[in-house]
Amino acid sequence: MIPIDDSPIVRDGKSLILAMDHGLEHGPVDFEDVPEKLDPSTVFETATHDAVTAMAVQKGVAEGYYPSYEDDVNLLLKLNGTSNLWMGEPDSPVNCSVDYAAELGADAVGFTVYSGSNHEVEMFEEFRDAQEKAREHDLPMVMWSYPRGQGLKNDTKPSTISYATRIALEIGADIAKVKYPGSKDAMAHAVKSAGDMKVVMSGGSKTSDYEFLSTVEAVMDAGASGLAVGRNVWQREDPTQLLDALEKVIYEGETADAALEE
Ligand code: FBP
Repeated sequence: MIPIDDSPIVRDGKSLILAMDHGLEHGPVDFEDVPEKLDPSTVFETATHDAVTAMAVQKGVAEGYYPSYEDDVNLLLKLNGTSNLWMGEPDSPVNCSVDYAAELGADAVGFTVYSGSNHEVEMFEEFRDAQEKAREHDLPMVMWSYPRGQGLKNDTKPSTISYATRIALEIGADIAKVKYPGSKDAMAHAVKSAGDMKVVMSGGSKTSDYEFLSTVEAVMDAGASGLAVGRNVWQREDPTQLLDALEKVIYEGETADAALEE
């Protein structure tokens, strides 16, 4: 872990990363109800909101669309990623080098590690190479720390999520992105398990404004440093309204109720 409070992907010690790598991870199915979002420009537009500290995309989307947004959006280049068509044990091929991410203008890089998978050994080794290269470029490393695999029955139980944040600290991430472990207390333990490293919550499938904001409030109360979220933002017809509320909960410490009332 290196100090990253001065990084553009951090605002007042917090981050709101807008993730849009779903076309690879899940396929176009995630865009069915919002077909206009199949055009990545629409989500880059959303990422120009002040609350958003970075947009996480794969290499191809960065090559094609980031040049039009480089003045208004910070880029988090996801270095690995897999499709839903892969049926083996969880794995995530490396699709982009850190050198090329830097060339594309990345402000940070992202890497998924499925600890517990039969592919853990190779994934740790690939993470090591990317992390050490990221240090040479002074790029923060955001780890999608997602324990899963045939031996793991429940990948969001509290002890698994605490282990996920700890693994991220141990192997050199700067921010761990983890799933919500189901309660504020469990999240607080996961944050503590990461020492001084920042922990952000992964969004999950779309829920109501109130449900989502209440979870974000709990996560912030638990000491987390923000969010790395996709569907809960861009699957909304008007993401701006939710981003306005998220800005209040994440950076201004408001409750979900207060943020929605204004
Ligand atoms: P969401 O907020 O939409 O859940 O996105 C977070 C994320 O990590 C994406 O970056 C990624 O595409 C997706 O979830 C992967 O989710 P999973 O591996 O659980 O299907």
